Amino acid sequence: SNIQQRSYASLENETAKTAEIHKKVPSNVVSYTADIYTHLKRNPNFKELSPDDIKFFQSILSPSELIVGNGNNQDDLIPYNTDWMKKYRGKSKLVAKPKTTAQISKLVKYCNEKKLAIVPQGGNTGLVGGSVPVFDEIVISTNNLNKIRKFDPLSGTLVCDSGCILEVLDNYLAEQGYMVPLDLGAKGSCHIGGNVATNAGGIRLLRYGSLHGTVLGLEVVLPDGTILDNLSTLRKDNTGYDIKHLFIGSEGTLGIITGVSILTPKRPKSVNVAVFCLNSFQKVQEAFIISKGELSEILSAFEFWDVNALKLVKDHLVQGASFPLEDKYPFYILVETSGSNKDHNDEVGVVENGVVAQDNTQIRNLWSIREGIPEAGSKAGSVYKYDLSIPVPVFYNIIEDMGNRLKDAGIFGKDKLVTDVVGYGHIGDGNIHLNIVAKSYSPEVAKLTEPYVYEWTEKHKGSISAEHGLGLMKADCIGYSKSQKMINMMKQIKQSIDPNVSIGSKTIQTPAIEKRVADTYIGTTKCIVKRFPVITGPIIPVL
Ligand code: 2HG
Ligand code: ZN
Repeated sequence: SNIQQRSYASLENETAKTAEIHKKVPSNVVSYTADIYTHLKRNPNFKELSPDDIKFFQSILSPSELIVGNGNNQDDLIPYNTDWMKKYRGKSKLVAKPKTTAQISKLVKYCNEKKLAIVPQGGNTGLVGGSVPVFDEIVISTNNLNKIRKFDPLSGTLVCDSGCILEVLDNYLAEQGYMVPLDLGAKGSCHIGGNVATNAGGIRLLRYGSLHGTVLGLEVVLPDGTILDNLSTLRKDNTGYDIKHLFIGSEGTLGIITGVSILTPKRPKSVNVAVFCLNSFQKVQEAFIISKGELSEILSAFEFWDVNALKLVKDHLVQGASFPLEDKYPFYILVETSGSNKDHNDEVGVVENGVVAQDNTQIRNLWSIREGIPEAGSKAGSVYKYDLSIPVPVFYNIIEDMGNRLKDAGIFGKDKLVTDVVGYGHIGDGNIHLNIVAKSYSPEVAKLTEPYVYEWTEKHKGSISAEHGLGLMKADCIGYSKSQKMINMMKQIKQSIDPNVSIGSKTIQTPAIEKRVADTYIGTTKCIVKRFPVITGPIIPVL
């Protein structure tokens, strides 16, 4: 009887405000990375693309698999040169979209011999500038490398090309009663190869572990063009070093991943989702402890966001109509349980208020709030993103610290340069996202956030990249999270696989395989809209 019915607006329609922002920053006016980050210099050891090189590419690929620059500011090159955040833009004049590993092998071998720089690219949904060129690197895209090779319904092992879209794989597996053990907002656009190359984390890591656990084997084209065939489907294989782990999270520095073998779990028959409102961050932590204790093996996600993140979604993704959650609480958690049994019930004793999804549409709707945060941020402005692993007790301090720091500097507030500072993330995995929304990318903001955030993270023994990778953004910051000894070992590994260049060099380009890669994370408008079409049905407050 006290059930309240509410209606919600479509996420699909852009608000007038959003349309205005999009008009303001079309991709073809995004500044070139090389013009903004002037300390980056093109490595002169790299050859420039010649007509003969183009001829070689044309001998391997069909015209539809190549985009060749014509000297103008060509529209069809722009999506490959620009990142999802409109923060980075390269000047590539050649995009190759091979269909087979053999083609990639030939192209990479040629580039290595001719000293042409390459940047591998998956779905281009990354957040650290890893998947787009900086200068004139050739883009090797895995867009056409998209075949499912085989699936074994007994063991649940899937073998596929690296350019398969995560959501396509998941839909395919759903028909067999299985699922991809990885899930993230960009699933409609990101490629499994990019996910592996960046060791993407996402919302299911809490339950199914990282790709270091679920990936069973890889096929990789090495910098000299050799194909490394390690597409094993064995769960146990203790014969020597486990080489595949070098490529998981290598961000394209060691090779181009062309095939992936992955262990997939059974799809749960029953899923429940609830969102709870809490009055303090202390209560968020208590809720997590209680959830783990009460829900143990059925807990499949534990996500968190603050009221500022909620307001972003409300203002930029949902038009007008009332919103399922009131923005009068400072903190929100989304708890998901899944298993084989229908009778799971979420009950978290410390919450102030909340809603439980009554059906699949409402489950998607609640998830859309959480997964819509990055999308809402990008509609609100230019977003500085920090992806940190830090101990949960200090989790929220960095968000508050940063807000105060920007306020003290006089640049944060209504009508100021910085309009929003929001915190959200995967609390269950100790991974927080700090997003700072500014009217434009500006050195004024960057000066106040970097290296401050990195130093803060180092002090708390955290990681400056929990799940997005180093990319271009943090390539030089690895020292905040890894010792010199470990960096040296990485250099040795790089040296032995790609002998021409060492990781962490000041120059950006490395021969053949760039030190940046593929896609990670949250995706395009298209994918979010596709995944979470509308908030339609009512969501019923239960507490
Ligand atoms: C998420 O958890 C993604 O939604 C994106 O990792 C985070 O945009 C971000 O900062
Ligand atoms: Zn995340």
